[in-house]
Amino acid sequence: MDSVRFDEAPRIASTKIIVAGGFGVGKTTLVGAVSEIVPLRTEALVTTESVGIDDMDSTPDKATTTVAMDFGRITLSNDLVLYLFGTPGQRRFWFMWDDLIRGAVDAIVIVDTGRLEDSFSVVDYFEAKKLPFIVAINEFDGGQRYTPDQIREALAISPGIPIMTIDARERESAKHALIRVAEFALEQLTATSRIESA
Ligand SMILES: Nc1nc2c(ncn2[C@@H]2O[C@H](COP(=O)(O)OP(=O)(O)OP(=O)(O)O)[C@@H](O)[C@H]2O)c(=O)[nH]1
Ligand SMILES: [Mg+2]
Repeated sequence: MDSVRFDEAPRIASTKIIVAGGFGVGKTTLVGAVSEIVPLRTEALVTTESVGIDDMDSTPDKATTTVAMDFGRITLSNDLVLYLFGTPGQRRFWFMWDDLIRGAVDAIVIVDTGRLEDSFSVVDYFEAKKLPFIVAINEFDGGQRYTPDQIREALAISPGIPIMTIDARERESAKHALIRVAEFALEQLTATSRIESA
């Protein structure tokens, strides 16, 4: 029998990525679009509990909402696997975010330009937690289009944070965003180790 030489075994890095954003911005949609395993979902019917708290007028057809988390996995290359954790978007479930982000290296904050005001607190949250993030503008059909520069100005996002436009329903588009998150995570790690070794 051939023995396995450990120095020849492939080294696979796995990384935890948070998919965050306000109510109904497309988090569950994105995880479902890219995951290579059947995503774990915790959807429940939308109830009247959120009326007046979460803006439900922009998504009148949305019948369910995430009540705990989404979980999916995507292999970006032979040696890099991302584990995706989608947060619940309704305000009353935000207390779970602190547990969900534990051990994560990076996040993708999805923004719906029709409800930009919901995104301020999401951006604030990740800044306060010092968890690096990129911003993905989910272009809903018929929605107002803004450039990444306009969104950067509107949400006061620092120049170093990548902002891109996506269609959360499209696998290639969502995958492209996750590649950017992984690159950004690597850039952050490299920058940190440079500071530490200085
Ligand atoms: N037109 C359009 N619709 C989208 C897009 N992404 C998501 N949707 C729709 O928008 C709705 C919201 O999607 P979800 O993925 O459930 O949103 P979520 O952020 O997980 O919502 P919560 O978990 O409730 O916060 C669904 O009806 C999707 O089909 C998009 O890029 N374009
Ligand atoms: Mg969801």
